[in-house]
Amino acid sequence: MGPFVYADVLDYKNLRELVVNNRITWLVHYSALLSVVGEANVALARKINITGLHNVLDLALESCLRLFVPSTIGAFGPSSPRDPAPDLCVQRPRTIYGVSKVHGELMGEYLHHKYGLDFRCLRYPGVISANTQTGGGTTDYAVQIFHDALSTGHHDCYLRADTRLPMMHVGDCHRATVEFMQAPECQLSLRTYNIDAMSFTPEEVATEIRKHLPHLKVTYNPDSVRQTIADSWPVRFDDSNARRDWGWKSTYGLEELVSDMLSSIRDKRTNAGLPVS
Ligand code: VAH
Repeated sequence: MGPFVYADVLDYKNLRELVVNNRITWLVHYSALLSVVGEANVALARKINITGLHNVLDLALESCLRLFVPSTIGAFGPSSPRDPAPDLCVQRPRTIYGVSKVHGELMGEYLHHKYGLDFRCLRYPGVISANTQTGGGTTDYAVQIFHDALSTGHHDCYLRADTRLPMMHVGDCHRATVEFMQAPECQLSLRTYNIDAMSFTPEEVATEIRKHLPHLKVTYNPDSVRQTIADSWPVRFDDSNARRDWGWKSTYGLEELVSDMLSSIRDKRTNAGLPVS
């Protein structure tokens, strides 16, 4: 099998063949419809995010896999503590994405305690990467603003300027996931942990980008669907349990994130023969 094969998370038989024939021992399950696209396709989001999850849970139980399933700031809702949100608190999210992620947390922990499944889950902030297109999330603006800054010089933001959300550079996200998957089971007091890196508003990230590209213009046209979702999410994460149990520590702050995103996207545009503002 090459490094990448196509698989349908709803095709249990095919997933099972891939696991058995390739002697898979760890499974990192990222398939999901994100917050905004899920609200526009609730039936599909339920199939992918819940039926797909159960396929993966059954597979992990049957083949004794170490299973990682990410959760998210979207697993909290308006009645959760927001600043900061702790690991353990009331979670009544208002999106099918958030509901499916809370279901994932609860199912994974249930199967761990009942059958010993090595289920591990991290609640990710908005993940910021130069290498992937935005995927229908509420935090997508925080990726798009960098592409706009380097192309048109103008970003039209669908959130209010003061909307603060937890965010993380993809490098920290990947490292956290690997370090957490490698942590000895005896160190884990929880199966699901918040991980935190930074929290910023559209105005703050725009101001940081202007240190590199002074001409960046940002207009604000809040979109009610995405603003309502963002306003129901935590402002900051309390990740003290992850820091204590398995030594989590972020490395990218806002300054490092902005300079890395701009240089990565600038290189990609140059390599693609695209103009860079
Ligand atoms: C979303 N980027 O916005 C995803 C993420 C932290 C939010 O789960 O839906």
